[in-house]
Amino acid sequence: MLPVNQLCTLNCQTEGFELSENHLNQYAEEGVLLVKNLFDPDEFLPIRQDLAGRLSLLERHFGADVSENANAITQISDRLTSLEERAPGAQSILYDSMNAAPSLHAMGAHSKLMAILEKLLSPEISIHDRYIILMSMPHAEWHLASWHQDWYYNEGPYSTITLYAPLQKTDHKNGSLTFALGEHQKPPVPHDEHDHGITTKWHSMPPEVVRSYDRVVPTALEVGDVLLFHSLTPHTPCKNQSNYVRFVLNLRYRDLRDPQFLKDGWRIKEITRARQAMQRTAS
Ligand SMILES: O=C(O)CCC(=O)C(=O)O
Repeated sequence: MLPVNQLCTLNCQTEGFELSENHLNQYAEEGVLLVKNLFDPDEFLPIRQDLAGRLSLLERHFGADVSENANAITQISDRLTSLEERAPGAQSILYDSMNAAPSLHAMGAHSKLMAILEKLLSPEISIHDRYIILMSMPHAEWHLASWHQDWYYNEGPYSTITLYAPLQKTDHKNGSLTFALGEHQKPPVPHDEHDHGITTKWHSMPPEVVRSYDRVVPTALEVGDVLLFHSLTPHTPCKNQSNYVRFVLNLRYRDLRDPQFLKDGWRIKEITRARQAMQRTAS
């Protein structure tokens, strides 16, 4: 395992939002870019407000104590944890409702982010229709991804980029991501039911394939930092061992100029098997 954050890095505080040739070449070679300080932490306030507002409605609906305006990330975490205890399934309702939260749509099209994505992909970008706030519950496994390539779950052009932007400091204690660098240059790896030490609904890559990776990099991020990675870059979160829910803005960007994608009418191919795996409930 390489040291934490040993990745191609653009620091927006010192370098601005312009990717150099060197960044582009390194991204092409490694399949991951760490963008430090892309967002000001205050720019996440609208997302926290949307989370808190929806939580208030659900608290009222399920007869829990209502905490208006408690929108610090630790308060949102505590509210969600206690609501889920009182009304199992509330987390999943909140998760689905965030898909249509205006704040996510605004953040997903942020000009600073688009400037970088247009350099990595092209000026013609489409945003995947799942606008996700990951809500990784403390110590939970079933909804936790293990080693996978995003392409298996999303299809579309290989070049598709995933955005991962945590709403709180994220490291190995609360489940940060680990990447295998350079592996995106190989063809996609078949996914299936595999044991990576957690009981999860996610299909994953064979453990022997994962063991063969020689450039494995763990990450640690501050609020405002962003990871951008290629759809074939293998990665895994670790288990959230903290007492707080880990919230992460998680979006995907496709290049409409990709010749095969255009030929396919910008439609994705069949991914029923992956979708069915994700719909399973814990036994
Ligand atoms: O952070 C997580 O729990 C999973 C994130 C992930 O695997 C992804 O963004 O593709």
